[in-house]
Amino acid sequence: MSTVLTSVIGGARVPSGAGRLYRSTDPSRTTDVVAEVSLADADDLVRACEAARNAQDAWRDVPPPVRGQVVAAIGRLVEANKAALARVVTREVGKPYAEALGEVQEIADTCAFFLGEGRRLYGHTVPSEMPDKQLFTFRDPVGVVTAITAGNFPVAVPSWYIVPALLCGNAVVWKPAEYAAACAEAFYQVFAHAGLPDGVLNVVYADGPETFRGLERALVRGLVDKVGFTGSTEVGARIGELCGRHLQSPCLELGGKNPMVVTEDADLTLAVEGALFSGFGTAGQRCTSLGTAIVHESVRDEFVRLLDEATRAATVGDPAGDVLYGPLIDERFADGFEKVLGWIGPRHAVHGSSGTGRISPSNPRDGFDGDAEAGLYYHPVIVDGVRPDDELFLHETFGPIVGVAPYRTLDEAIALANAPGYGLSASIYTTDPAEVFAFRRRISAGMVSVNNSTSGAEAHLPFGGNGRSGNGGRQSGIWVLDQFTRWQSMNWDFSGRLQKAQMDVVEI
Ligand code: UN1
Repeated sequence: MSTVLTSVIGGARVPSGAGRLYRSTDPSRTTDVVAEVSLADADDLVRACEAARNAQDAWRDVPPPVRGQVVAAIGRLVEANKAALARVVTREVGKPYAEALGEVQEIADTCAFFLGEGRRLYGHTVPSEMPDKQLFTFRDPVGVVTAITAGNFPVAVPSWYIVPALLCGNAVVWKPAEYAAACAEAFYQVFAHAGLPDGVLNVVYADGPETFRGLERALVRGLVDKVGFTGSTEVGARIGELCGRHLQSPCLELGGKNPMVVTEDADLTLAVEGALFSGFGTAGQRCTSLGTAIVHESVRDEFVRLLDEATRAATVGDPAGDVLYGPLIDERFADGFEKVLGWIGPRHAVHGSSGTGRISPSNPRDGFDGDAEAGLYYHPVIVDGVRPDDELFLHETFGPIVGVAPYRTLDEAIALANAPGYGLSASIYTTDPAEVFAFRRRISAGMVSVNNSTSGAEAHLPFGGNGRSGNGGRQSGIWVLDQFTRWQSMNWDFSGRLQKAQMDVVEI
């Protein structure tokens, strides 16, 4: 079954300007088309930004508590359609159903938080240095927000942009991943039923090159005020460059090479459970996925043995079933992962499965439950002995592969953890509070977990990274308000005379 999806611009369905069609498939049965997508071109994206600009004028005047009610309606619709939304996520991007349900829950949590923010959106009253004068600050919407999102979290991550941006009084142009278009469409239906005026949320199905061209034109014409992007470090850097030329600072949430430090006195069972979840959950395709386990040399062999055992015991397969992980998202993710597998060298010891590479009838895995011929399934891989000069140590892998590196002192562990230059999520397993605080202080990471895995951030904490993981902005909770609002200050002088700051100093 398949439907042709078209972009939504100013409330109207707009077939592709270029007449190009994209087929989004089920990665567990790549012959099954989930949706046909009519691809927009650069001009469509510009038109969407114009529609957003027009709609924003009225939307910014809707009182924030009323905008909060729309957010509440979105949350209720998400709750009511949780299973249906999760099923689409499972089908189109191959995420195990339990994880897909968690992803949908993350939207509901986000709505629950921002509903309340509609009644807060505080400014300040600030004392003046002069008598009979009062200072204030106000948060104003930035205007038009363009959100460009990836397909590994095809509905939750978009909600981190769209929900707060709308609450703050912005209009949004959303460019979802085309390979997750059915998910985007299902999520758009929620917004359409929540009472949003036409043009306040526009959806543009486009590929990368057309998006880039359209964004450039829209920026030149002053139609975009904030760009949000979740995706690779390389594309994020290009977006940052483009925005910088127009004096804009985008919100960039990029890759990660997330370390987990396992100390000598760590609870190894707990650490292995965490490594299994964050290394292989979502087939390693989270930006918070575990990259390298940095393990004290005295427990390294035992850690590898236990992780190998747990990985072999887990089932990989059909994401509708009870599995550790399902297929990779689509062919381009599979191609990327094939390249990563080429980084495994003779000095590495490989564990975790009965083979490596794509699972197939001729390269089977014990503990596999899916259609190996038709699905993009890969063996989980644990690579012991990665070193700082290995590509496997330095780069994000976006697939089911975990590196293991030994360390002797905490200083060395922290240096190894910081070495790849990302800085999204980092975890430490220890029973020593002194180690916790030393690690927290010196690790460059936006998010630190103690005795928990690198994945699974809660929806009301700041989310984002340092270094190659982003440009320092944070999403979620109150912190994201700084992305989608601008501060305005106001001074109000009721003295009836010209009081000059810094010059008319009050004597005491
Ligand atoms: C992402 O992969 O882009 O913390 C986001 C987590 C999820 C979000 C990941 N809540 O792993």
